[in-house]
Amino acid sequence: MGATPSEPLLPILHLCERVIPLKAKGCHNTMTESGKPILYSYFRSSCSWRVRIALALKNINYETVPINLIKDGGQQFSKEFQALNPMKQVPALKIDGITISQSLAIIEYLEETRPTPRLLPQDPEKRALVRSISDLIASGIQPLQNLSILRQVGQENQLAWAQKVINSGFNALEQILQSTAGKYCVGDEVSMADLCLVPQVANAERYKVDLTPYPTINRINKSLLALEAFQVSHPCRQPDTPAELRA
Ligand SMILES: N[C@@H](CCC(=O)N[C@@H](CS)C(=O)NCC(=O)O)C(=O)O
Repeated sequence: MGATPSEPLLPILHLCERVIPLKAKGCHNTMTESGKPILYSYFRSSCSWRVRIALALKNINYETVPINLIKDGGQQFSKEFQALNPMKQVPALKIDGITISQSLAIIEYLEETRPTPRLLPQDPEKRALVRSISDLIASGIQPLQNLSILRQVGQENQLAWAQKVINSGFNALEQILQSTAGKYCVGDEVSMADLCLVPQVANAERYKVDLTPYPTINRINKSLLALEAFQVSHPCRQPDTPAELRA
């Protein structure tokens, strides 16, 4: 889990207030009866958190279908969910009559259809930097410490493996951020790169990675966690967050 947010969260909590059980929904429904998009999400999933932050920043009202990655051998493996995402991973978003998987593709779709506030800078150079940092995290770190990989690595080696791959990625990321960052990952505007950074730092904390060698990552993470969109979307306050982990 990531750091515990400290500020009041009430104003936009309504964004994801309803929870719909997976089986109560037909596989081909693309919206709820209320017409809201549906996010298939797991409270602790860093990739789901990226999308939750985008939805909160863009003030998009949605409903959550929790997919518990552990319970019943993993609900991502159910037939119903596989029909939505054959990769058997969260997140997936039903919106505008389509179902989209892959968190960065979802965020880019939201950006193209609901452009404010911007999550990709207008300037092509900055936009490339945002995509490059996002990919570094989404392709170069998270997949190597994903649940299915940690299962392959075996319980006794999991912590050391996760620390090794996160440290390797964070060494590169720290160096890059030292030249791209302002208040956030690229300059002073929140971007898609920041949506990837915060959940990845939460994973690092969960696997007890020492963040001292990464002062820029640490500083940006703290600034972002003070923002409401990062707080309402935090794993500790999702509809499927277990009572003992709620904050
Ligand atoms: N590239 C995908 C990765 C999705 C992913 O790895 N999701 C994880 C949770 S963060 C998952 O569903 N894992 C289930 C499993 O490993 O069985 C994305 O960005 O959406």
